[in-house]
Amino acid sequence: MAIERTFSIIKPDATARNLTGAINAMIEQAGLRIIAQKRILITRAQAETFYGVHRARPFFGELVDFMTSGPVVVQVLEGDNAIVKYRDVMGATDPSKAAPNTIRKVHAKSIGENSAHGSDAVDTAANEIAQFFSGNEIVG
Ligand code: 3AN
Repeated sequence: MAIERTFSIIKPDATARNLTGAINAMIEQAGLRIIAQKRILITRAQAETFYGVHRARPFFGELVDFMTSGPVVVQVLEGDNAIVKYRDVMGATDPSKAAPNTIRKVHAKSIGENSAHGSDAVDTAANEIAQFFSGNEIVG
């Protein structure tokens, strides 16, 4: 299996409930290494660019409002097959459909306020990492 990097966001619903450590424990227990991490406020422009693929969806405005509503923790995770592995650790987008012991099953409030983001492919992971981290902030 290939060593990959993926981009993660611990979303505002999770930081508001002091779940950063609990989510990081689930990430690390899955064998993923947190090789960059910072707590930030995302601007509207950053959120609109980041979720640009969803611009035409009915929930786009709500999504941007939510992602700018409070602190997030942006991260780079590294490990074997990291992209698929982290999506497995997060669980399905809709927490009611997520598998047991996943971040979203255990912690998410709703399909919108679903606690975590993880990249869906190698190219999007590289693009998303570059939106939030410079090379010298990532220590693998
Ligand atoms: P995922 O984050 O699991 O890859 P996407 O890419 O389909 O899911 O959706 C991106 C984000 O948009 C989700 N994490 C969620 O916060 C939000 N979202 C998706 N579907 C809905 C929906 N039906 N209503 C509200 N928000 C949604």
